[in-house]
Amino acid sequence: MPEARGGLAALAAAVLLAWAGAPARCAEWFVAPDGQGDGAAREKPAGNIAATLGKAAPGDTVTLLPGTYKGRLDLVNVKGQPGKPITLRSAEKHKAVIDLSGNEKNKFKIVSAEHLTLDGLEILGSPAVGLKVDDSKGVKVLNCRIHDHILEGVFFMRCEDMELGHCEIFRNGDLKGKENNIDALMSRFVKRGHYHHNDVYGNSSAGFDVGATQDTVIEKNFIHHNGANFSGPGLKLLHEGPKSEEGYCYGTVVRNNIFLDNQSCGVFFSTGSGETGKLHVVHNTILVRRVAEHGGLRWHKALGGHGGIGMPHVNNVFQNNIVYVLEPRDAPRKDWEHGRVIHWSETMAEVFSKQFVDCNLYFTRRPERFAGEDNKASMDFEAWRKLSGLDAHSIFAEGVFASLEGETPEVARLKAGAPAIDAGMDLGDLVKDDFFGNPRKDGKPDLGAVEFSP
Ligand SMILES: [Ca+2]
Repeated sequence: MPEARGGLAALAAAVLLAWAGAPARCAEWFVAPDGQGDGAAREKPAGNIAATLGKAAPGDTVTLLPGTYKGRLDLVNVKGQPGKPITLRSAEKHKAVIDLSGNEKNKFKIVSAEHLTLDGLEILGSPAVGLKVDDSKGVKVLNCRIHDHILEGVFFMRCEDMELGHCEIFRNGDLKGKENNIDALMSRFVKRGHYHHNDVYGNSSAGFDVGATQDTVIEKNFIHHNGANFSGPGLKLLHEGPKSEEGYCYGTVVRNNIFLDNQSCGVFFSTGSGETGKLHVVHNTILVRRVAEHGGLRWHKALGGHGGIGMPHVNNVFQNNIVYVLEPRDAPRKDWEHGRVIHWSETMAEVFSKQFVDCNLYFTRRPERFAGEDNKASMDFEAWRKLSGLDAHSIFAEGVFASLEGETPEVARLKAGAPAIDAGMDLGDLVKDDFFGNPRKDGKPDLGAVEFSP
């Protein structure tokens, strides 16, 4: 700015500041199931959620008073601004119930939203998808309970800067006993997602099905007891659609998650018809105490239904994890696949050389359950290391957990003297704390999602 104009510029800036500082009041609007008012006051709640959101300006909050809101909910073009989101919240956590049961077209659909936050809602009962978010950016779904939808609980499609945090997502995808692959969370063509601190359980197939999802962080989720109807893993990472840049699943970090007793495996890498890449799957605890088809980790070239001939999945990191499979050695099994620790769809030496898999702890009561597409190719840990050239610093050991009882994240706690303690490699800024938010500062990092504390 030239010196001579400094005074004018300063004046202009002062005027601008005054204007920006003028009382920019963020309004709160109110809605009740039987509301008849204009929504401007708690005593005069409106009756229509979408219409009330239509009146909201960036920074405003629409508060749902306790009660059940029945029927389809469509939110189109709700637009907040960065730092001034429009918030749709429950006055009391989980007391505003979005009940989507009834008409088979009912769903909670958000289209072309920007900076919209859902907070504390209970969303249940859709005959289709529960919460569907399309072509949106900056949508946050926080502290919600999302359950008993016949299809996916949550489906993000072509979105950016999405957040799904502190939600409870359960019993979705139950097609009344019919085998299906409906997942609790479906994420497709999402950039910069952050899926964290969710409790995801009892869903029909996978917990998280993350395809064509880029630069996303998946952390501190407790994903358990999923997959009863379709051998679902805890987490699927896969390519989507024809081979193209946007279909790749890459640049994503999966850290400090606990996968407990999911039916298929903990983490499933599939290439579909393209490739995954630059995925960091680090410091997760994958614990299977009951029958699981593939145990801990599965790499597969093509997932049924996605077809295609995949490019090999390359450039992924699987490090500092615990994969612990406790199926009894003599448990009845429907086929030879049960109890595996690592499953490769085939022996792909050229793929092994392009992965970084190390500093993990593995255990299974079936020591021959490493890798292999068929029973013949199954092998023990040493043979696996030799074949793959991976896992040079990994450990095969039992006696890791303080207690194997219980259905909470506490089950991932290490016992004193566990071989997982201080056995990890320091990953710098990639992992600074653990599942519970405790710092990983006590010597070298411990393997798995939980740093040992005496
Ligand atoms: Ca440590």
